[in-house]
Amino acid sequence: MQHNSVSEATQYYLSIEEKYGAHNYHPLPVVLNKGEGVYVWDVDQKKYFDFLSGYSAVNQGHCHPKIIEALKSQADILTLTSRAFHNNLLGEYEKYITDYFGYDKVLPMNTGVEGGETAIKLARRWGYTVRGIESNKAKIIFAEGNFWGRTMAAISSSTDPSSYKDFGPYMPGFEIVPYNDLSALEKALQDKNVAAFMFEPIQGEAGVVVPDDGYISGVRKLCSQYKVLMIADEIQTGLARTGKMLACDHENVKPDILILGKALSGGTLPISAVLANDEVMLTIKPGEHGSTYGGNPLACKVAMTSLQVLKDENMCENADKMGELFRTSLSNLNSPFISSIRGRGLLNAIVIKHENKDASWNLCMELKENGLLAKPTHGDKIRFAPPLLINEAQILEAVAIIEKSLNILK
Ligand code: PXG
Repeated sequence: MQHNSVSEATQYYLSIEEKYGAHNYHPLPVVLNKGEGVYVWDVDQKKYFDFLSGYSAVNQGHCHPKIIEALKSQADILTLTSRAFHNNLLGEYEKYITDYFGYDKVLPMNTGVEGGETAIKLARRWGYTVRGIESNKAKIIFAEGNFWGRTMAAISSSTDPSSYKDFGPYMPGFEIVPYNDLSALEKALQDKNVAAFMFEPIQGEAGVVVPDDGYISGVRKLCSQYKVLMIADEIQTGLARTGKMLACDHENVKPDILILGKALSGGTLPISAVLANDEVMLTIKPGEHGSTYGGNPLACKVAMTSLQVLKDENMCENADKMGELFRTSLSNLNSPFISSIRGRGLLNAIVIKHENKDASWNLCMELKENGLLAKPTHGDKIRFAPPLLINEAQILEAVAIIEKSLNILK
């Protein structure tokens, strides 16, 4: 591994994290202390393009003034009531988000993985009480390469050993089919105990795996035909990231259960949401699911503002245009070290081709030196996902940084 020299200040923060924090991450050696729009700064005041955006939590840009204003002003008034009592923002938020996405109801949670857990509980409950699946027999189908978090249920559906290895025993009732394979899905749906298929319309953690055109609408068709719930995990793909409000919108498809997270708060606090119609949502009754922080007034206010900013600032349109420009400009580099450029809107990845297995890490270190932050995933892939307010000049500047940095692989 390459170790560029780091400043004394940086070294200080790296060493206290190393000593006092669990070693469950392997970050780039950069310590950030400020963010604004598409930029972040490190403790030595060096400025970078943020091409990760908190794994798409910061779609609206760092410290978006309207979102921060909503956060601050609500923090002065009321932050948490628990769901033992009502608060004046929950209903307003529920109305706002269900109108926004066209569903009967929403169930508010906090982290993305809790959104996934909620969707699965809803699907199992619907399977037993509406579909008539025999007690404890319900199955949920997942796609190979999925990633939806770190809880026991999430890792039980994972096909990545670094997620599941040595954490068993695992949750039963889960089945895996290959991603982007409609005939495998149809085969799995023959089983009358299947309640739902849960998938990402573009697989984020797997390295921005974009399925063939027609896959998402094919999933919709099969789920309707076999009367199983289509669950779309749009935690990473949703909220304008791919150039439409939802990645499912690219094929005009409406899932039965929609899971949102990350950018629902513009990167300020954990807010997730599960949307569904009454037939599904009303199967869970009082006391059967919830969370202390879910639906707190601070989150409600921040989520409404975060969603409004996406529309007011035309972030879908900008993500679409800037994404095209980014992929075209990258491909014009004709780099022998890039074997593939893929993505939609501003959710993009490149695959690095090099005999050195540390090549993508080394490239990310060089990108950092040159003022752009990105992180390798699964060895040879690098995700490029800047905040959605990035402009044309900034895209071209970022591509120039990538071009210059690729020289390190020569
Ligand atoms: N679904 C998708 C598609 C995701 O990308 C989750 C669910 C889980 O969200 P929470 O909020 O529970 O992390 C994700 C998360 C990390 C990490 O550091 C997480 C994600 C991507 C990369 C790193 O745990 N995505």
